Formats: sequence, C-alpha cells, structure tokens
Amino acid sequence: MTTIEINFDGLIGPIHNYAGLSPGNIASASNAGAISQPRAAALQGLAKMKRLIDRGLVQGFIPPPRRPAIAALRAAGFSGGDRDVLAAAAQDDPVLFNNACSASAMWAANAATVIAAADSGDGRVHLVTANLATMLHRSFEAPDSFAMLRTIFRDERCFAVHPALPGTQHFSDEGAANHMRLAPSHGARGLNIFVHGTARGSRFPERQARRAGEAVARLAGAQGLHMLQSQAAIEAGAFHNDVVAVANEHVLLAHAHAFADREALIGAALRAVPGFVAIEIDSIGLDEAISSYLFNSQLITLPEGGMALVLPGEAQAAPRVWAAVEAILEADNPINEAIVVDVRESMRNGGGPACLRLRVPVNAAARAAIDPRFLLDARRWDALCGLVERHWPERIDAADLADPALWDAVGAAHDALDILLARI
Ligand code: SUG
Repeated sequence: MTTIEINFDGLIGPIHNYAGLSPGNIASASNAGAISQPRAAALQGLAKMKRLIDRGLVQGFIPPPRRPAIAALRAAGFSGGDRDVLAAAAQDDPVLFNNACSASAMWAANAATVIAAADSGDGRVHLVTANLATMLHRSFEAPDSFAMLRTIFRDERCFAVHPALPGTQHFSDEGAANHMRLAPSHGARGLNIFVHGTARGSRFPERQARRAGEAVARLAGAQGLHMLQSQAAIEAGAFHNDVVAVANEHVLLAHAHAFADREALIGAALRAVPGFVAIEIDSIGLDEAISSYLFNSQLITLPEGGMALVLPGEAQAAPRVWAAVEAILEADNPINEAIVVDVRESMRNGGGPACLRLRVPVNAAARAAIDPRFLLDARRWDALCGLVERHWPERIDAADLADPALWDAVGAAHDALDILLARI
C-alpha cells in the first residue's frame, strides 16, 4: 500500500499582523509595527497550496483558531462578555492583549510533531501537539491545535493525537519545525531526528528542549536521534531547525553549520537509511540562509518521481542563494525542480513555505480516514479563496488591534469560516 505525504497548510487568519512578538526571530522583530495585509497573506498561502495541487500532490489545510484568544484572556482573569474581556485586556495589559491577537497558528509546522506509522510503536500515525511554551503568543495555540487536530485526524484506528506536553521551559516544544525524518520512502521505517537548542546561555531563548523531543519519541513509541543545533545557527537567528535544514525521504538538505555535530548526524543517517543523500551547503553564510529562507523550502516528492524544492521568492532574489539552488538542481541528486512561491506576508514574520505546513505521511486507509473537509479539491480551494476575498481585512495597522471595529470584522470572518466548514 503506497504511503504518500500530505501537506496541511495553515490557512492564514484574518487577524494576521506584525506585533514583533518573537525575540530571536529577526524578521518578526524588524517588521514590528508594520502594516499587514491579511487578505493578501491568506491568498498567497492559498496560491502556494494550489501550486502543489496542480502538480498532483494531495493538499490539506488547517483552519485558523478564533482570535483574539479570549480563552487565554479569561484565564488571565479578565471577565464579563467577550467585548468586556477584550476592552479590559487592551486597556490594562496591552502586551498580553497583543499576544492574544496573533495569527501565529498559520505556521502549521509548529502545531505538532508527526511520527509516521512505520516508526511508531503501534502502527498508527502519532501527532503530538506542541506546547510552544517559549513564546507567550504561541503558547495560546496549543489547546486550539489539539482540538483541531482531533477533528481532522479523528479516526483512532489510524491516528493518535496527543495533547501538548506540560507547558514549562523544561518541555518547550515547537513541533515538526525541529523534527526531521529520513527514510528510503514515506512508507518505510525511518530515522527520526529531533533537533534541540541549548539552555547554556544563548542571547536568544531556547525554543526546543531536548527533553521535549525525548518525551515526544516516548509518547509515539518511536526511536529517535537527538541532535543539538549549532550555537552559530541559533545566534544567526535559526530559532527553529527548519530554517537551516530540511529532509525528505532519503535526502537531507542542510546548511553545513546547522548542527553542533554534523558527523554524528551524517554517520547515523548513512547507517540507518539506504541510499541516504546529504546535500550540505557552505557557499552561503548562515545569515544569508536565514534572510533568504533557502532551507525553509518544502522538499517534496513529485508524483512522477524526483523531488522539488518549494522556495520563497526571497531565495530567488538573492543572487548567491539562487546560484546555490541552481547548483543543487544541476548536481547528481534527486532534486530536479525549483518551484518559487510568494509568501511575503508570512516571511515578514519569519515564516517561509515550510513553516506554513504540517506534513503527515498516510497510507490509503489513513488517507481515507481524514475528515475530507480539510483536504482540498478545486471546489474547496475556490470556496476558501472566495471566503478570504469577502471577509479578510485588507490591512491591519498594529495600532488597530485595540479597535472594536476590527474585533467585529475578524469575528465576522471567523463566523463565515465556521459556516463554510459546516457545508464544505
Ligand atoms: O514562532 N513568528 C513565528 C514564525 C514561525 C516560523 N515557523 C517555523 N520556522 N517553522 C515564530 O517566531 C511572529 C509573530 C509576531 O511577531 O507578531 C511569529 O510568531
């Protein structure tokens, strides 16, 4: 039974904005206070999904949770009707309020870690919801993501969806952004690599604790290799491993300085994965890798064979980076195509093509068990585009977040999304 990988992209929510909420994420910090374009952002994301559908890939989506995150504000003691809660939080604790207004669930690579059925202890696909405990705004996602993943992957014969690990720094977990799977094929047994940061004093917060990767592996019944990110990569702004490395089936594409101990990683992969191919790039610096998001490409297997890199336009615009891409395409390796996408609105918050998607490997039975509303065909894709065009705000100035008119507009967009999901 053939196993394929389905990419579930986060549909970018109607409140997408630039509030500079992620220290260590250079794009987020440098665009703080800029004017965002939620409608264009969501349409960019949908256009990326369509590019893959048109190439014959199965594509899913994950709806955005309702924002502002009123439940998080209530948990912090704000009470009354929803509008009272929002008004009081905006007034009394604008920092908390802004954190509750983030559309950050769009970066579905952080929603959960996915362990393939071939690697898990019980033959099911395991999804361990990420607690995103390091960043306040992102920590609000975990309960919503857990509920949504349970809806999409509700069939317990094929899927096990786990709640988030305890939300403390000891277990800080950023999901699939710090996990790579190397295997001869999507269906074969693979090597799970969990990449963590260091608690030993970087100027940036450690976002992924080793203990979290260990817990995820245990929960899913999987074996794992736990690798430390290089200090240089963290200092250059690699707040997640997936901005300096990407793996697909038997291919690893990584910056030469992504890991503290590359020899250990390459050695383990050579031993565990027949046909393993390592493509390590040192012709560009870590800073160029991070500003262009070359390694935040999706590396996908094409239905006709071979692999493609789905790159952000920023990688094509940087001459040295693009030269590196051309060299990859020309060299003797499975990657033979570059698909360039425009996800600029997401990029300005530090989220490239790979951040926007959660990859889920499924065999035919598991694929059939997915709630079909979340798998895109032409009709559903058109419906989502129409919804976004009608209801997503054209622009948001960070100063507008406290404006009740914006809460109404965003609430109406979520209501329309709920109606669409009930009949899609
Ligand atoms: O967690 N940006 C996200 C970007 C996540 C990228 N994901 C992966 N690399 N997989 C983050 O730093 C910025 C939001 C703001 O500043 O408003 C933000 O959360």
